[in-house]
Amino acid sequence: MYQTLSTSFTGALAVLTLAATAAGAETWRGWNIHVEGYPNTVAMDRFAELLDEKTDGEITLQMFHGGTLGSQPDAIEQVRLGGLAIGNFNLGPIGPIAPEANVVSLPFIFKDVDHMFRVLNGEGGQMISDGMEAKGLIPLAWYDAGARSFYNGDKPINAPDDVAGMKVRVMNNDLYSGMISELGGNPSPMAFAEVYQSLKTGVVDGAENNWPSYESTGHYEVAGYYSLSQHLIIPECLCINADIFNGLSEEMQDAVTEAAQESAALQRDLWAEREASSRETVEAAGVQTNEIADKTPFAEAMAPVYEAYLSQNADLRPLVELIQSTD
Ligand code: GTR
Repeated sequence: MYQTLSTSFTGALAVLTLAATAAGAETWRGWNIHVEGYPNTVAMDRFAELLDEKTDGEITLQMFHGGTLGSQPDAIEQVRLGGLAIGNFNLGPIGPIAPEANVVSLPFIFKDVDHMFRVLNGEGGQMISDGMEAKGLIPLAWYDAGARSFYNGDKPINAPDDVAGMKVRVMNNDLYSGMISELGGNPSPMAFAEVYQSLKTGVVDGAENNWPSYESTGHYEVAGYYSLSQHLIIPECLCINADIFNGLSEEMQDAVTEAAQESAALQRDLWAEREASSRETVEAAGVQTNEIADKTPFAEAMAPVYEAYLSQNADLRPLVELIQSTD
């Protein structure tokens, strides 16, 4: 008797829990690698607020900042599998999963950030989004991550020869390893969280990133030459698990998308301010900024990286050409 009662009590509880979920109240978990105050962190928190407002409290997003839920490649897997609902990801580590998205990791493919956004807002962006969705990730909106340049501790970099022999940290993506190898350096793929210590102890000689990340991580304290190679302009996504998004009503999907778009507009404004203020901060702390007079030799050295990408993804040649021919 007791057994039966307790079983039916548990059963009733399960039904209640299901009912609550069916009624729509959901709590999502979101991943972000950046620290408090970083444009992406502020924009993700705003996204959570907007989600709450626009869904009348039916969707709550609990954000985990600072990479506390794991490294970026792990978090990408988690969002694909649905263990996490949302993430702000750089498209760099998504490239090895979705070949269409990898196109943005071809060095020098974008002329500048505006060119990147023009591509993302057109047919090219649609192809990239479709490729990501096929792998379980839907980009709800695009964040700005500026341009990435090289930094190291002992000299300015002006030509590929200056990279020769250097051990350079890159994100996990064979295109980046290829890029460093073609410049004559030794690529060292490693998680973002390990870079500071690795620069400090000489495990690597240099790394590459945008101004805000170079500043917010303190990498400038241990690698004081920043050379404006601007070899990679990689967008970031506010990405959601595809099944979760596709399982929402149309009304809810619109609310989530609107919240993401508003968050992205905020992120881009904050980004512009932070790029300037980060540069000022690090230069005031003694960083030597080096303008590279001629970046052509860096771009020309990338031909084998493009060939490798196109030989593995012959069907994506039209996408590469579409980007290159976009004004
Ligand atoms: C930052 C980016 C991060 C991460 C990091 C890295 O610019 O916002 O998502 O990709 O670079 O170098 O690992």
